[in-house]
Amino acid sequence: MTVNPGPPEGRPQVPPVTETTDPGPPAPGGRDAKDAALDASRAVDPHGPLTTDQGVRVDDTDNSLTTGERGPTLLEDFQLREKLTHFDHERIPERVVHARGAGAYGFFEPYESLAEYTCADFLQEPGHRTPVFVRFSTVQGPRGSADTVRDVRGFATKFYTRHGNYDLVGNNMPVFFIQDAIKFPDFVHAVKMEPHNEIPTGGSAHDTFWDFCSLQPESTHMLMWAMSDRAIPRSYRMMQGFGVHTFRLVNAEGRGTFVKFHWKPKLGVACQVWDEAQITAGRDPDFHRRDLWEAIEAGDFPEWELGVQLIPEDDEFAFPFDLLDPTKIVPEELVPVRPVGRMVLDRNPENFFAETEQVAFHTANIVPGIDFTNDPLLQGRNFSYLDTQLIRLGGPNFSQLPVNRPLAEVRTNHRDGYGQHTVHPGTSYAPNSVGGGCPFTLGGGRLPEGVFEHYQERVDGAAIRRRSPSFADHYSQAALFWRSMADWEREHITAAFSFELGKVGDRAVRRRTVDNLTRVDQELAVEVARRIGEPAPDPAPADSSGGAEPAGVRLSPALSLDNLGGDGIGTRKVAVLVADGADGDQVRAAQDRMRAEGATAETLAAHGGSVSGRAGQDVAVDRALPTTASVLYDAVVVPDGTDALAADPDALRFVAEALRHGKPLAVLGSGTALFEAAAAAAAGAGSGDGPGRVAGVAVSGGGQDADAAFWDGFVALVGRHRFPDR
Ligand code: HDD
Repeated sequence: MTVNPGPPEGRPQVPPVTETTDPGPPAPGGRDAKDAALDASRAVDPHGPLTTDQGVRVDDTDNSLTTGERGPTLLEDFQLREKLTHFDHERIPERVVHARGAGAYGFFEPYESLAEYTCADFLQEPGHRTPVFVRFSTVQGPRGSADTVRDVRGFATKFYTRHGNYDLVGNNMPVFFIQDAIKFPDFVHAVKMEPHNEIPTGGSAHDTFWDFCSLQPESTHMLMWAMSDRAIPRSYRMMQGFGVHTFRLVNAEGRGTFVKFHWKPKLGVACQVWDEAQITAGRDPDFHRRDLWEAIEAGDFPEWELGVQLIPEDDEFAFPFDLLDPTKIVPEELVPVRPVGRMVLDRNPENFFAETEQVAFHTANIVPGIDFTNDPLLQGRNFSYLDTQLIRLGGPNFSQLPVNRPLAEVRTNHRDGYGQHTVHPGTSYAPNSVGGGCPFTLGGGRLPEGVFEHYQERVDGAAIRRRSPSFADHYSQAALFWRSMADWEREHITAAFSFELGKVGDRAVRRRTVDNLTRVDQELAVEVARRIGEPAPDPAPADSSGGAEPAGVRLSPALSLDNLGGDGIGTRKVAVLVADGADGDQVRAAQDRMRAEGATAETLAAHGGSVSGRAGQDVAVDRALPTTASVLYDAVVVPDGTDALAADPDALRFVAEALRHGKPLAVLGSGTALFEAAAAAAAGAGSGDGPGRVAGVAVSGGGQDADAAFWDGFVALVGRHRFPDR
């Protein structure tokens, strides 16, 4: 029998049954308003006696009601039936894509008014805070899959504006695999686990995905992004976000301006390397979820800048690609990104299911001042999201769930349906006189502020089922991306193509893919073919390759990770390895300096507890090496006096992996012993060179010269995140 320990101080104070708490009206605007609205919807105060769903207080939910102590269970045991029935219905269908994710609340505030371009409420007043909820996700894997798989990441933001909810449902890559939403089911069927054996979980390295893409060359540009390190981010906090489609801003006079939305992380863009991501999937499958949660709990609130590329309507046809084509970017070199505001995530959800799982985004949730374009991918999405929520969240009333509920007043004639929470008074039709004509519409003439008015685009044409010829160039921006990469990025992309295709059994699929790559870059195609054991492909005809048809610019430095670093080393995790005899002053200096820079420094040793430093002082150990791994840290410090670790297999693996993954290291005094043993283990990554000759390693002879200048140098290395050429 289990015993409920109850509250710490004996029997709880039982509140009178009739007591209710009225949170009062929400505070106007800002984060407080959403908090108050959420508080109001929190029906359950957990501090009180246990009851049934009907509010009947019960004393024992550990034992079924039986006939005698050893007799059969009685059907009249309503407590047992209610408990099991509710449990049996706990699961809802997971999202068909983007099933695994993590979310957080925060706010958005503009730097300046964009009234010239849009009347969107959240872009009017500098400093006015609009509450937001953001959900990040992977795409392919189910809810239980690992965070660090190679995949696109979802980046969906719900703005609770005073004029209604606006959802910007984007990704961490600025283009997409297909041009028309009617292909989405095909694409998803191809990329998801294969139907016969449900393999692979959380990845695209399998036949059906590459079969589809090899026959659907419009996916080529997106493949270049998906095979780059962007698909294995270091953290949700260190990813860019993109609205992908061209949207339209509309100002109070009804004038439209095309817009592309960008989220730029304050911490800079940082990614894992492939081997690291693979190991992380085992060491901490919740790596990104945990990272976001812990950063917010620690008060390190992640921040992004919202940027816009504004394109006057007159320039609709000014580019060598179609603005409506979601497989194209507008290179930043052609239209600069203008920073217009910032978003800060400062509060974790209280209940994963109620908030992160039940949040429902919808591309058609737009507000006055924002409108669609005729991008055929966007138009189909505008149908799909509401449709999927109806099944996923069990009916049409999911917008009443706390996380989805607008802060703006809601007054509709919609009624009934599963899960109706609102007790509607009065009539539910229009026109009516019985209800005083309410709710009324504001028709006729100029609409007042805050009323949605469709952008009056002139449309004239015959119904036709054919892709626009202006969508036909599938290679020039893929080639632009390739040309704009640093050498190390090209190597990573080549390795990724080779790995994924190496997992493909059907040789016709491999060859088609390699042939397709010749249109991006012949050397890339030949090298991938070599690595997967296929014959070298013939060069593509010059007029069909990306090089032949420039995308408006030859090179886009804005695409390379080399140019996307952040300022400083805030929130980076540094491991300080310690053992009996370690130089305690150095350990303290490392910790102090890292903390002063906003980074964290954890001490790791062969065992938990503490070790005794060289001067006899106790050095507290944050984690035992066997319980952690280098992939969970950004950089490593090996202080003087850690000679004993050179024979510790966990320490050796830790440093060898960090070396192999290009991570910055600080090696001090006799810490060289561990470094050298590890370098020998990590063949190819600094082996035999001595720490002084390996890129990204700060070396100090020992106690005296580990001064401020040494730590300055190390901080600079950590700021570069990675030394991929090591
Ligand atoms: Fe989608 C979820 C992003 C194309 C249909 N999508 C979903 C989510 C994100 C995106 C971030 C997760 C939202 C959350 O966290 O709950 N999707 C995109 C982007 C696309 C895109 C950036 C291309 C530019 N999606 C797309 C198309 C369709 C869908 C073309 C269908 C025609 N997407 C869905 C969906 C999902 C979804 C099936 C699954 C769960 C959900 O909507 O709520 O309706």
